Amino acid sequence: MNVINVDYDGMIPNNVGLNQDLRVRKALEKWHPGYLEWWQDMGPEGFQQSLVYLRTAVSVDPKGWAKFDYVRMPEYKWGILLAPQVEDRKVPFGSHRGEKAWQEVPGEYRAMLRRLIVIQGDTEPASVEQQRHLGKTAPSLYDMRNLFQVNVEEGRHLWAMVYLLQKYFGADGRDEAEALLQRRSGDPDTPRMLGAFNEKTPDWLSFFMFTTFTDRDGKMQLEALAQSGFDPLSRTCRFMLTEEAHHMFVGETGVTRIIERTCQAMKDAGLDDPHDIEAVRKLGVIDLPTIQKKANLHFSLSLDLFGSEISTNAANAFHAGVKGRFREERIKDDHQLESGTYPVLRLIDGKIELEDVPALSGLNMRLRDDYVTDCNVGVGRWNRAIEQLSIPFQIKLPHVAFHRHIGEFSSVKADPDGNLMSDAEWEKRRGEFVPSETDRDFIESLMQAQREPGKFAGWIAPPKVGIDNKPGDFEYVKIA
Ligand code: BYC
Repeated sequence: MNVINVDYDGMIPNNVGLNQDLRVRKALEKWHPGYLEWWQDMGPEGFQQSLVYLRTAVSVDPKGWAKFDYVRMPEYKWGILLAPQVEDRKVPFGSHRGEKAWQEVPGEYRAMLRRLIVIQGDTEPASVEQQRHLGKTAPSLYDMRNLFQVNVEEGRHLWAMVYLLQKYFGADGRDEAEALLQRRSGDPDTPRMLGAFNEKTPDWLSFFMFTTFTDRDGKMQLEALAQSGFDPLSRTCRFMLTEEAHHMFVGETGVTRIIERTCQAMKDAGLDDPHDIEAVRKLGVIDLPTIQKKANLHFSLSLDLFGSEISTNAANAFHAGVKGRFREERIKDDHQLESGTYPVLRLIDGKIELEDVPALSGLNMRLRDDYVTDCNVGVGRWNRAIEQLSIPFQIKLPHVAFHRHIGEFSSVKADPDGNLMSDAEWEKRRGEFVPSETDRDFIESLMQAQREPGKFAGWIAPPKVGIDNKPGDFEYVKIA
C-alpha cells in the first residue's frame, strides 16, 4: 500500500488499505448511508445541488496533497487519510517514553483513548450543524465556497475519527460511531458534548470568529493528540492539521477584511471616532467595538474547551502517553513531568492569583497558554489593519476569567480586564462586553446575500488573492 497516494477506486478513498481490511470496510460502508443522511439533513442548507469549487485531498504528500474542482457537496470524496508512518516511532512522553509507539490500543488505555476520540469526533459534525444556515447570507461566492470547504473538511474529520473507532474499538466503537450521527448541536435532549459546539453561529462575523478562535482550539487539541503514543491517532491528527490551517486562514482573513472595510468606510466619510457607533453603522459597516464584543464572546467560549485548570484527566492522559503537549518535541525537559510545577491562574480567597501546581495537573493550562499566545498573533494582524488606516482602536483578547462556564472562574463574574464584579453588575453591564440584542439585530440586518461573481457585500472587503489563484470574478459556486 502506497501511503502517500490515495486509493480512489472503492467507495471510500483511503490510504489505510481498506481493500485488504474487509471487516472495517464493511463497517464503514454500513455507516456511510447514515452519514449521507445526516449531511443532507444537517449539512449546508439549500446548496446540496450546487457545484462548489472545492479542494479534495488526493495524497498526503505535504508538497501537493490536494486538487481543486467543481463538486456537488453530497458527492464529495470524504476519505480516510493518515500521515505517513514514521519508521521506528517511539512514545514521545509520559511513563512509556522511549517505548515503541503502539499500533494497537493498549488495553489499560482503551477507555481513555475512546473518550478522547469521541470528544474530538463530536466537535466535527457539530460545527457543520452550527454553520448550516450561513450559505443563504454569504457575502460573496468566494466566502460561500470557503464556508463549504470548511464544512466538507469537518465532515472528513468526522470520518477520520469514525475510522479509528471502527477499526480499533470493536462493538463499542461502532456504537459510538452511530451516536456521533445522532447528537445535534444545541438540542436540549441530545446536545453535542462540549459547550461551544452547542452555541449558535448566527452570522458571518460569528463564523469568522469561530474559525479564528474555536478552530484554533481544534489545532491545539489536534497538535496534542498528534503526539500520542497510539500511532494511528497521531498519524490521523497530523494529516487533519494540514486542513485545519485553511480554516483559521478563513477566520482570520475574514475578520481582517471586515475591519478593513469598516476603517476604509470611516476614512472615506471623515469619521475617526471608532466609538461613535451610530455614525459608523449608518455607513453600513460593522463598528469596531461590536467586533471586539464578538471576539470577547468567541474567545471566552473557546477557552472553555480546554477543560479545568487543574485536571486529573489531563495528567492521566499525559502520564499514559496518550495526549501530549503542543509541539512536545521542541520542549526541553524530561517529557515525564513527575516532578516540577506549572504556574496557573486561580481564584484564591476571592482574588485571581498565580499558583504553582504540579506540572502534570496543570497540562490543560499549559495548552491553553500556548493557545492564547497563538491567538494573539492573529489579533496582532487585525490591529495592523486598523493601524494602517490610523483609526485609534485596538482589539484585545479578554482576560481568561471573563465569561467562563468551565473551571476556576465559572463561579465568578469578571469584566474583560479581569476585574471581578457582582452578578447584578455583570447583568447590568453585559451588553458592554458581549453582543447585545441590538448589536445582533444590526449585524443581522447586514447579512444580505451577494451572489454575483466578483461582488462583495458592502460590509466586507474583497480578499487579496483568490482561492487556487483564481481571478477576482471567478464563479466559486455555481448555484443550482
Ligand atoms: N464542555 O478534567 P477536565 C475542534 C468535562 S475543537 C463540557 O478539566 P479534561 C474543532 C470533562 O469532559 C477540539 N464538559 O477535562 C474546532 C470532564 O467530564 P468527566 C476538540 C467539559 O478531560 C472547530 C469534566 O468536565 N478536541 O476540533 O482534562 C470546528 C472534568 O474536566 C468541558 C478535543 O477537545 C466543556 N468545555 O479536558 C470543528 C480533544 N470541559 O470525564 C472542530 C479531546 C471539560 O468527568 N478532548 N468538561 O465526565 C480532550 O482533550 C478533553 O476531554 C477536554 C477536557 C480538553 C475537552
